[in-house]
Amino acid sequence: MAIFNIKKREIECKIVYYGPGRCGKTTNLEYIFKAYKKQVEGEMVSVNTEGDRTLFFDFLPIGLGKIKGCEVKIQLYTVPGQVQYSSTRKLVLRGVDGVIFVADSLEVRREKNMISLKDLQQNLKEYGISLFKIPLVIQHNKRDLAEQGFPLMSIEQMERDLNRQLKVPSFPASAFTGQGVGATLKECMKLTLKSLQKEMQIG
Ligand SMILES: Nc1nc2c(ncn2[C@@H]2O[C@H](COP(=O)(O)OP(=O)(O)O)[C@@H](O)[C@H]2O)c(=O)[nH]1
Ligand SMILES: [Mg+2]
Repeated sequence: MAIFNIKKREIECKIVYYGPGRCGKTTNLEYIFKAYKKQVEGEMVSVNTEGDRTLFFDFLPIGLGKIKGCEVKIQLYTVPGQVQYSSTRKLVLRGVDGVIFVADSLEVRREKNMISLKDLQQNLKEYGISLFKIPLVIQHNKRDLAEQGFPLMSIEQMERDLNRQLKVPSFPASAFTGQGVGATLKECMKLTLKSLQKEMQIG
């Protein structure tokens, strides 16, 4: 849930990059940090957690508007993906407002993507949040590897595996070249802000 700072007239919300280990979450964040430097506030913070890192920094969603006259600030987070860091992953999801699920396009990672999406669903459920309700965007990452001859899944296959029921916006991307990285984030920010605006009209 977003945090209101009445004095500063600021709303702070949280978007988490989720996905299996090695799918490219950190690479996404590093790309955004560099390519959108003007929208980044402060430094990238790295918290060492049980041998892996949780990264975050503040991001200003310029051009997406205000909420009730308040400036919006977004914290972008990554979680450690390896199976054994399940407790950290759950912790990072605390107070989450939007999720970017990064799927690995490599054929050999097919199963891992699906397990990670289930894991996300379960962890959100423990906070009383439905995967079907939270602002969610899927990124089909590592599309650039096709040119190097790596066996990748087709987008259609990945959509069937991960997005058949959810039907959320999805983007082919390469966190390595940056292609699709901004589009994925922008869509998730849009959905997140829209959802917060709606919540505030009711609440
Ligand atoms: N070719 C290519 N490599 C990528 C891409 N995204 C991540 N990688 C590589 O995959 C490895 C794991 O990426 P990382 O961001 O650390 O994954 P994380 O565990 O999800 O944070 C690193 O060697 C990255 O350079 C991509 O889109 N294309
Ligand atoms: Mg990482």
